[in-house]
Amino acid sequence: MRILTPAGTAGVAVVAVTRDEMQAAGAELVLPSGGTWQVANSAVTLARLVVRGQVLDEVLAVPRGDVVELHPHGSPAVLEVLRATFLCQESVSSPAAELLRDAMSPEQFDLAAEQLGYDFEIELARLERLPLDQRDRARQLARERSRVALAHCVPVRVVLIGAQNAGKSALFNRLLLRARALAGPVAGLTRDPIHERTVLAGYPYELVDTAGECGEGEAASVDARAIAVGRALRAGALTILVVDGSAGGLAFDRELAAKASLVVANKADLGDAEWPSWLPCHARISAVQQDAAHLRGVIGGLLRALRNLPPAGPVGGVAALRASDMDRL
Ligand SMILES: Nc1nc2c(ncn2[C@@H]2O[C@H](COP(=O)(O)OP(=O)(O)OP(=O)(O)O)[C@@H](O)[C@H]2O)c(=O)[nH]1
Ligand SMILES: [Mg+2]
Repeated sequence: MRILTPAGTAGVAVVAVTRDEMQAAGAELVLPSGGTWQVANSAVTLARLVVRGQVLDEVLAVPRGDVVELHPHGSPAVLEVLRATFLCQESVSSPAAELLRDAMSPEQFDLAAEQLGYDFEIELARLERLPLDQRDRARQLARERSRVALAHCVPVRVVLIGAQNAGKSALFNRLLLRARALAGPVAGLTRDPIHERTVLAGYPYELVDTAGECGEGEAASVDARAIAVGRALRAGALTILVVDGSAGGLAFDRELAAKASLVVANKADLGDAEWPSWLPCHARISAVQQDAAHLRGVIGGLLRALRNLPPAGPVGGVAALRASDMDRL
């Protein structure tokens, strides 16, 4: 079986299965009439994909000579089942092949394609053979390439923090290009953290929207619990403090800012209140007025600079795509 659509979630996927693979898996395509669709049939048909008596999915069956193209639902879960059923032929023997298969962005894809041309084990052996004075330098360069390559592979958690109503959920939705979180003028709207993956400036992130802070003593017990859960997620993560720039910084923003990776002044469209001197400001934004591509560029660029990463894409030489391989350099 070959998966013909790119990795990721989509409404529909396209996979190619040969007649032999269908037979070996005990799979058949059952028509609405109850009959069985044959690969030799020429018509495109809606059918149920049944494997050993179990219905896996409803698919569109498209005949392509000796191969049938199946159009099942595009969720990764459905594809996982199909992979297991038809013993997917794609080679996932190397981390580069895995990255190529699951690439979330053109940059990840380009890096994966570049790394497929290299063999990490051969490179390790080559490094071993280098004269001592060159080896350290070559290792250092390979480690730096690997740091960048791993940044393409391992999503870093970025937690949005800040006061209730500052616009965290509005920004979260913009960065994800869809209305994933509820956003609105009611303070304390977000309770449970929401985790979503996205790619910003070519690097993958796990974005987390969390419950907004409110002053000590003001939090109802349900707020306090939600706030505590959100705080726990900050450990080991990058944090973006969102401040309502039209209202100015609040007292507790000082404490949040001290540990935040970035501070953004939101609601720039509503004008600027006085910005406290103790509060840094890395960008002035408007989560509702500015378009998503612009905001993704701004936040992605700030994160990239913060992490000292070059423009995303190929790294110009062999690199580790697994943290454990990085350790071997
Ligand atoms: N004018 C304007 N309104 C904004 C902007 N960003 C957010 N808002 C509005 O501010 C209100 C609060 O936004 P949310 O994103 O829900 O705020 P939050 O920080 O997630 O709030 P909590 O979930 O309570 O912590 C909503 O009505 C948004 O539409 C902005 O840039 N400009
Ligand atoms: Mg919110």
